[in-house]
This record gives sequence, structure tokens and C-alpha cells, in this order.
Amino acid sequence: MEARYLIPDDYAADPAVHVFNGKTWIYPSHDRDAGIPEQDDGSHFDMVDYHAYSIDGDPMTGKVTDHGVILDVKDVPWAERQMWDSDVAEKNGKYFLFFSAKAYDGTFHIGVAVSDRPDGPFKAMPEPIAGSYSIDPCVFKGPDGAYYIAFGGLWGGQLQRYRGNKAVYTAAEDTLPDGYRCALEPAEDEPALCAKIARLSDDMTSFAEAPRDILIVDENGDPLKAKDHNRRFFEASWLSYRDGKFRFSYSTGDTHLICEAVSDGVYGPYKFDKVLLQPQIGWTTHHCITEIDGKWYLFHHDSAPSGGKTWLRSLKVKPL
Ligand code: FUB
Repeated sequence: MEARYLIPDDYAADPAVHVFNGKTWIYPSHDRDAGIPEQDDGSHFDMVDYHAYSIDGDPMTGKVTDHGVILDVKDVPWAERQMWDSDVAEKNGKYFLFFSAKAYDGTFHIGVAVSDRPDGPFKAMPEPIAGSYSIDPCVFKGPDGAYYIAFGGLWGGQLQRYRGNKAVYTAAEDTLPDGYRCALEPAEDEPALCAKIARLSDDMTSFAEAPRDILIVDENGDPLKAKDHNRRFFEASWLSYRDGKFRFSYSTGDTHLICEAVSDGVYGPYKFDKVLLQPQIGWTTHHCITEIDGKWYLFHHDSAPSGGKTWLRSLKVKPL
């Protein structure tokens, strides 16, 4: 079946889609043209707000409604720019928007904003989540009822600066003269850097434990290597539970694939399983997988409608 463009009148990327009280909600990044030249650290993705959208009924045909701005960077005390990927979770009638943004010192962190409604407005906590870093939060309610957050992204997402949850490299060390495949990543034959996962606190506003690695292993049980660009994690974490298995899906970044790995436990290790989505028009690829009325759907973005402008992306959906 042909994929459907969901928001033809605006640019939107990095979908997070959930069903809350029987209604389907989309929380995307809100792309705009900030006039910043394209550069390796992703500064041209300079988004300033988030909108919420809802879909009536079948996501392939149902009416999509824009509920307007739910959070603006000017209302986030700690954040200066680049409102990147976000996700929303519901717990006990409250809604928690988790989002990545750059602080005034140029470092990415993950913030939380709270609302009584899925369409906001959301009020941001004054500080980012303590101990948070990098980008692309995804919040997953496990079959045990606990909430987990997965996050991380390489290159512009700054994950390569961290080891053991500590910043061990500086921004200046990020960039090599010959480009952004930087010295801070492990050597080619070393294990690749991993996305992170932590259980959330009961009030959903902090990590209940130190973030752990989401290890992806190959068919022999060996960790994927840094040189394995077709399979190693780059950004865009998403967790789902289907057919009795935990499924971790993600983007491979510079090889532009969406891949999935499976595990018997939420923390992994996850065994590499398959490619879910081939490269699309545009550089980034980012997705989510959501069950709506008993069917699973893949939401993702591409840059076809903007004529390939990597920072102006459009949201699509198709049955998984
Ligand atoms: O939208 C900005 C960044 O591009 C996201 O955080 C990444 O996942 C990539 O899609």
C-alpha cells in the first residue's frame, strides 16, 4: 500500500504516535527554514516549537487535525534552540512531553513538560532531566507497567562525547578537519556506541536508575562493531512490544536505514533482526511503530515534498 502524507500543509518530522483514550495523537518535530546553511552538526535543524496532531479513525484515510503549538522554546527556561525529536507518555491522566533541545552552552539535554491534556499546552520543568544528555527520547510503557526512556544520537546528537554517562570529550574535540565522522567514535573494530535506556521515576520527571546501554548483537551474539554502518545504532530509538518480544528500532544514520532488533527483556541485549525501511529522500530517517485498532503502522518522514531539502521533512504513514 502507498504511504500517506499526513500533514501536507506544513513540515513535520520525527513522529511519535500514541493512542490515548481511544484517540490517535501525533507528536512530531516541527521543521522550519531558519536560513541556517546546512552543516554537519545539524545546526540547520533549528526548530522552535512543537505541535500536536490527532487522526480520526484509520490513519491511512482519517482526518488529521492540527491542535496548534503545545510547547515553545521561549517557555523552556533552560533551552536555547533546536527543539529536536520528542515523545509523549500518559500516566494517571497526566501527559508528559519528553523533548531534546540545546541548552545555552550548546549541549543537548532531554527536558520534560507536563499537561492535563494530550493537546497541551505543556509546562516545562525549569531544568532538564538530571543526568540526561544527547537527543531523541522515546518513552515506552512496558508490559510490567513501568515506564522506560530510551535516547541517544550520534554526530550532531553528541552521543560520541559520552562514556559511562559522563561527558569525557568536549565540543571542540567533536569535529575533525575532514568532516564529522569524528574521532570520538570507537575504532572501526570496537563495539559500536549504544543507545541508552533507563526506567523513569514514579513521577516521570527523572531517571530512576543510571542509563544503561541498549546492546545490539549479531547472529553470533557479538556486539555490533562501529564499522558496521548498515546495522549499528545511530539515532531515533523506538521501543515496542509485539508478538511477545521487545523490539528496538532505530536509524543507522549515515546509511539511512530503519532497522529492528529483538529481545526477551526490555534492557536487551537485542539481536539484530531486519531492515524495516530503506533509505528515503533526505538525509535523516526517523520513525515510530504504533498499534491502532489492532493493526501496526510505521510512521516516518522524508524530504520529497520540499524537493530534497534535508531540514524540511514531511510525515508519512503506512501499514507495517
Ligand atoms: O529532527 C532533528 C533530528 O533529525 C532528530 O532528532 C534526529 O532523529 C533526526 O531525525
